Amino acid sequence: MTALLTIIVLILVAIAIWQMTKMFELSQIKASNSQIASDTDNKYNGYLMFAFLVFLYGLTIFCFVKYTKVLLPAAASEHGEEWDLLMLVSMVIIFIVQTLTQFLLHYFAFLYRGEKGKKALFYADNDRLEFIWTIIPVIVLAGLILWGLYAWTNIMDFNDEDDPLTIELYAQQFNWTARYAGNDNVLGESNVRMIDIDNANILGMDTSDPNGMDDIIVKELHLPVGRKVNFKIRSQDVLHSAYMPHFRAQMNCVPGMVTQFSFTPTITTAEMRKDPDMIEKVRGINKLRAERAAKGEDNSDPWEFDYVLLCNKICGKSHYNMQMKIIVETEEEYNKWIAEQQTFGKSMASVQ
Ligand SMILES: [Cu+2]
Repeated sequence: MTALLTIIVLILVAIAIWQMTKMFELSQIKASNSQIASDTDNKYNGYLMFAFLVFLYGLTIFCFVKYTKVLLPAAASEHGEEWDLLMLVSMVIIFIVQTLTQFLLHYFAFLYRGEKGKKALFYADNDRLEFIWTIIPVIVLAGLILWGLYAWTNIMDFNDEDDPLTIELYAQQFNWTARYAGNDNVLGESNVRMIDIDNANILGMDTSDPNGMDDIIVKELHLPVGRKVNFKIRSQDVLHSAYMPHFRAQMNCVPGMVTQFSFTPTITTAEMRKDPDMIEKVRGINKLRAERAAKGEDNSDPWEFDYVLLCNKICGKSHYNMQMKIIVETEEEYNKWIAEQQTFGKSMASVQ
């Protein structure tokens, strides 16, 4: 509300200044009131155009220097590398084209600014030139689109090849729960109508389905490195989105249906913590945290890197904090961890 009022006040002040300038102009009877731009006007505008070009390039360089460090680290999944490459190539092409065209636009406006006696050359058309600037974008865009479609088909291919691990991600306001399919690697049936809080059946699992008895419900996601994971994603209440930025993975969680995503993690948490890029990032964040600690503010404990599952749909007031820790570890570490977890069957037996 305050922001809106501030904007309205600023607009009104701008209108007032504009009107006052007009009144001032009208009162200057002797001054020239010609509507035709003079050499001085043209020169002024030409230099402004050139100054804007310098500003634009300055801003670009500033953003590169200041914000490159907030980009994500190297992709930690198999398909992530292809995704990153596609993104990089698209961005480099856009960057080159935009740098050239902005230069031509602004520099030519400056160079060929109007001057008395100077006449513009009338140049009707040039078939060869038009052919070149049509065919190059056609080839480049067709290449990018075909490559993009190919990558998309690869990434979204959901199948049971290569013995994938089946895990359910369950979203609710405002937390995540994960369910491993257990020894049979088949998730038991579930439905929000079967949720029974009194009996600790928080995911609405069908207690008569034998496939569900060995399922394991946890609040921390552990993934063995190099093993494909098939995620089946559900939501209890509203639209959420399962977002795992380090694995370049995101999929909507839609109430009433099961959505899917699949990837193979390639870098363990321990390895990622030793990545020079990551060490630099952690150092930067901990510097900020130390500053907070000095001021006695919250969230100031030293931070250690962990992969994370976030919600990427604004699903309510605590959306910002809807997250789950992901640990990518070796096969042995994973097997040890999963063996220590309780199955759904056992936890039900202990409640009753
Ligand atoms: Cu959410």
